[in-house]
Amino acid sequence: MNLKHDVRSVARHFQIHGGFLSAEPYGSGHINDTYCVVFDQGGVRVRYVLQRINHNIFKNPVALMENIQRVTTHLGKKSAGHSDQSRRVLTLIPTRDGLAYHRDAEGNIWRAYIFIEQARTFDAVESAAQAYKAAQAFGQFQKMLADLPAPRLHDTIPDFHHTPKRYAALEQAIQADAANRVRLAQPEIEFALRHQAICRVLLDAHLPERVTHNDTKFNNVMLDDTTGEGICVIDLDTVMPGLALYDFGDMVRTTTSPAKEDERDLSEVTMQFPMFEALARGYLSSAAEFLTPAEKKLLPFSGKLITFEIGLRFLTDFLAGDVYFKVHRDGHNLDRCRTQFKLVESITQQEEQMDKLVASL
Ligand code: ADP
Ligand code: GN1
Ligand code: MG
Repeated sequence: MNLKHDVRSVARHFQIHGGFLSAEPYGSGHINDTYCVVFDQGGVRVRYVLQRINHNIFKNPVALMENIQRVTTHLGKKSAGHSDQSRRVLTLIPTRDGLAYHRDAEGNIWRAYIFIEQARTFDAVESAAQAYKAAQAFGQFQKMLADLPAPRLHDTIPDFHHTPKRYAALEQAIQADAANRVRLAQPEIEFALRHQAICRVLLDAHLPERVTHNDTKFNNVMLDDTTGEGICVIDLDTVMPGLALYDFGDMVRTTTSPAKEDERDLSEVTMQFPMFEALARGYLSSAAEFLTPAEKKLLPFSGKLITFEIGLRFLTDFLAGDVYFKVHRDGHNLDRCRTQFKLVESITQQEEQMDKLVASL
């Protein structure tokens, strides 16, 4: 297979022994380039994850890697002594120079991780038990990072979840109409305009700043093949100061509908109440002890807001000509926007019931 990068040469810079066997693109992330690399170590095939950080999006990858090092070291201390520690926390493999990353001749920044075996990610949720386990793991992640020693983590993408600024970016994209696509997205643009009023709710609620993950998509937690446990939270590029509700909201967005994020049959896209209940219960099993009453009350709303926000971002990127998220077909970002807005509607229809449930927990 012809790869976009010379992964074999990149791998040579990391402290990985044995003979290189193969490399292939891996996962379905929208941002970085992820490869699974296989080495022969004394007759045993050992896999590693090699990732190129998208530095068009992450403008300061060195600061980002400093965050990841601090976070994984802190988490590592908390699970020290666990027999499968290297499956419970992402473990960076240093370069031969002892650094956390390698810069190649083109200026790309690469990192390597131990491959988490006997676990996998899912692009769409399959059962309430999975939803519970994923939410429990993300809640535990926030809990373990509550005592991360100072200084404050770097903001790897400033204002990442600042919904009003995301809305303003959409307005600009409509104005610029850089790809001449405004005419193709009238219903979606109107949907966005109708919902502008919700953008400020979380910011105006004066909630506490915490260390949060900020990208708690269902496929950013590895579930153990045997126990189903959310064994390891991955994709740590956006771990930075944020609101607990950004994380819960993104769980609702990605872990309640049976459909994939880019499903074209919108009748498949729906907020399944039992999944929401499992998420709320799983998250609270880890987070109840530190959440304030105001945070808890806004759990259902956060699902609607973050779903709306990511919908805004997909729509903005569609109008701008697909410059941010990876796309694999024409109209891909518009399809993604449509699923998000459909899910917002489904959440709105069930919001009262969701509020009642959370109040009872
Ligand atoms: P992106 O930022 O592009 O989403 P991720 O870090 O989420 O990249 O990685 C993409 C996919 O690769 C994940 O969804 C997961 O399936 C797989 N993956 C990432 N890190 C590991 C790891 N350490 N072990 C096993 N699989 C991994
Ligand atoms: C991106 O990296 P990935 O694919 O897990 C994006 C998230 C979006 C998500 C939508 C840094 O996440 O914010 O919610 O796509 N990450 C970044 O699927 O923008
Ligand atoms: Mg990911």
